[in-house]
Amino acid sequence: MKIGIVCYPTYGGSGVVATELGKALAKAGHEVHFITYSQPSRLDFFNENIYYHEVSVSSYPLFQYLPYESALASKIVDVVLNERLDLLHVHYAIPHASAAYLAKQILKSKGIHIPFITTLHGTDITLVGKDPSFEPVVTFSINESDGVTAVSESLKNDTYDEFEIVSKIEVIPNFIDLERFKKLRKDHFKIAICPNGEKLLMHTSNFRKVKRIEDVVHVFHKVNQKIPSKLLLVGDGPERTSIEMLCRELGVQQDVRFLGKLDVIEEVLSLADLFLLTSEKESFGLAALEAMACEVPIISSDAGGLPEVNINGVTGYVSKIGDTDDMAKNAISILEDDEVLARFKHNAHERAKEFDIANILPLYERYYEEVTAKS
Ligand code: GMT
Repeated sequence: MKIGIVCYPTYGGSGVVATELGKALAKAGHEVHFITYSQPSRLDFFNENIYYHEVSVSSYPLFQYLPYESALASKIVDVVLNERLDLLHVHYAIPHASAAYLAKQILKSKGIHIPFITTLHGTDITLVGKDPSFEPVVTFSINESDGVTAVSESLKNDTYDEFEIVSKIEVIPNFIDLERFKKLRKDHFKIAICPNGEKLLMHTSNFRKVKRIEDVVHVFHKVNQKIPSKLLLVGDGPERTSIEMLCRELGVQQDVRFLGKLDVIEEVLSLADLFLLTSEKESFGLAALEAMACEVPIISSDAGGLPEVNINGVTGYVSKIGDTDDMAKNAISILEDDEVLARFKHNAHERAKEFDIANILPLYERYYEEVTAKS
């Protein structure tokens, strides 16, 4: 098929899923056209089936806000017409679903039919999308999509709860490339970070409020009092400064390292003994899945789709959002016994295998066929 993928090109979340899906589709022989405002960060290799179309928005003194959605719709029309696409797959509803709807209507006026699938990723529903300034457009464009997928059962249910959705939502979970995300032997790094054999805890995110990184630090503080340990914080974002201050207040700054944004996250994950994800909201938790693929058990909150990925008592533990005492207790119970730790690491890896891209790609391909056949 000739597929147009519309996404955010940024690190993390929906952009990563969209880019990895496009790469896998291209490897499977489909022609994939990325339509976005800059080169997706994970689009880092050449493949004869991958094309990239940049959306640029002309500025004009009248525009206090650049009309990206109009520019995107115009670019979609251009690409569909010139590349003769069969299908559009847009990731993250705002503003991609409404831009696709607009493009579809413009193309219809030219006698061309193009179906579009919207994949809901999380904050487009649970945070930003339900804001009254977006809700009517989000509801309308989801209902007008020819197909809708959500990355977890939890996100599907939230969508039905928060919006008046009449369409059927298909759950297709996120996936992982196990050839890339696997435990690598990096013993020399581990010795450099944990010179006295300390246990290594880790968290990666975009450092937004919704991640509750203060809980990560509180859990670490409690663990650190019982077990010699270090904490690696990977990523960057608005909360970084306040988290650094919290580390100083709690007196754990010597045991916490901030690594900033990293491309080769699997190398650092390979060093970790435990991954912490304490979010307030998390539709799926791709970061947790990446850790599990590198044989790292998870201590997580019970937000959104996290319990669908992290199986309580098997691949790690799930606690109520904000219950840092329970999280610390669970973390200690895993870390204090090497046999228990080894069992959780094994289980985490086994669970990650279920989300192998090889298992999930056919679900998307089948869905593409179903949607194009019926529309
Ligand atoms: O986690 C983020 O803040 C980024 C965000 C996004 O929308 O790009 O991630 C969301 O999509 C990911 C991919 O489907 C999910 O793994 C994340 O759980 C989800 N984040 C939230 O729901 C907060």
